[in-house]
Amino acid sequence: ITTSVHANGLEYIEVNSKLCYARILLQGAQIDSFIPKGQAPLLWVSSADDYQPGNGIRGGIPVCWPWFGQHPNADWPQHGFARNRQWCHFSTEVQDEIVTLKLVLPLAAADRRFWPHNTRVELHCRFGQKLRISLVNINLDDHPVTLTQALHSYFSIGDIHQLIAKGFNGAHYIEFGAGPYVQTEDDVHFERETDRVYNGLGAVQQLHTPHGTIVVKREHSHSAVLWNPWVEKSRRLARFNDDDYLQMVCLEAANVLEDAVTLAPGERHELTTEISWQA
Ligand code: TA6
Repeated sequence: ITTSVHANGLEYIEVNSKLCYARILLQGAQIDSFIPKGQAPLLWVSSADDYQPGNGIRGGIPVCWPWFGQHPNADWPQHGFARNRQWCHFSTEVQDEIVTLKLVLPLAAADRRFWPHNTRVELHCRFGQKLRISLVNINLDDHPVTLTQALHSYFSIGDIHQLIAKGFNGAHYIEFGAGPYVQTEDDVHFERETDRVYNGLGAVQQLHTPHGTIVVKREHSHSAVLWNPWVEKSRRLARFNDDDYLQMVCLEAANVLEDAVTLAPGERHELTTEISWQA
């Protein structure tokens, strides 16, 4: 385990074990690389992102907290402020080559303008052959608090035209503000901009590529977002190459819409996702 500073001053921690290589930035507690030993990278980062401090990096696993998407107050940052803030690394455990790092967003770094609550939020990252991360919330206030959140994972999938996303049948989704639509078929293929906010979704989805499958599991989450910007939006997205949409897809473990999290005083909630490769 080593800590280093990126050329633009962003501090990160690298894990290099017999089981995997991984890297996490203290800014936003953002994982930007996870490579199981002997496998290809599972996460995708745009080459158009030059790691300027202050933005979430375009790729890896941005932490969307304490709200997902556009806030009703349009002046407030999309996907919350946690991804633009400096988190603190407070715990390292190593057992049987599995490295667990824990980071916390200090209350002082939370933005009291947007979030005048005492909510402790931690990211627990378990780096092994699989990547298991938990976004842990503890309500330190004497009143209930409601938040939405997501682990906005960008996956490296080779060619979007050959990708089949599975495990969505029976769920319902909102897309571009319309719906809900019920998903009847199990598979999702990509032929256009896709930005689906699923609810009532099962715990396991798979991203089938010609070279193998990325398995994404969720715990304490009944919602997820499936996103590919396609041609037009790719041209408008910051820190994103016009043809980047061909190589990536986002499948985001979430607590959004009817799956929002309300914490009673003292209550704890853990949004967990586990990512693995099946050849
Ligand atoms: O998760 C999908 C989404 O909400 C898209 O609508 C798009 O805005 C994407 O997130 C990226 O958002 P960002 O603020 O990181 O550019």
